[in-house]
Amino acid sequence: MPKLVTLLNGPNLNLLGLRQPEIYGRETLDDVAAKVSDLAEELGLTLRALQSNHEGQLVDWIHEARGKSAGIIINPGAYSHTSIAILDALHAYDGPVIEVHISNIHKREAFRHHSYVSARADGVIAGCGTEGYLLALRRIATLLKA
Ligand code: CA2
Repeated sequence: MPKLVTLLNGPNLNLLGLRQPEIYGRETLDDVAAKVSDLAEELGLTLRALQSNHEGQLVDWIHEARGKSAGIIINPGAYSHTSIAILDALHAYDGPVIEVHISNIHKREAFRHHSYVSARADGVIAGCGTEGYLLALRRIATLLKA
């Protein structure tokens, strides 16, 4: 059975490709999920792609990943900068976690420079556009092989 990788996207990322293309690009979240899913298949993995605007739902999905999903790719959106609940849920998860930000959060407003999730992430990718999700999956595949 191929190993499962969970891709979690947080609030407002359902609007990807529909607004603010100068920051977040022109691809929709479905486009991104399809590309990451294709790459997962190439790497012998299966992708479960989920998006929610609700913090508790993201926490529930991280709990669900325990014992079922070999790795997590997460773009927590604005919850990166506020959510100790998501950080705590990730601390209760054993597999590799890669945090992705489409934009370079360090080049933006000061309130985006700190991410609670980074304290648990095994890697952080920021500013690589939606390609960051593909890079994150490749990193998870490497970590799962090691
Ligand atoms: O750069 C990223 O990926 C962010 O996680 C995106 C979050 C932002 O709050 C973080 O600071 C950085 C916002 C996601 C909003 O996504 C939109 C996409 C298209 C149109 C409007 C919002």
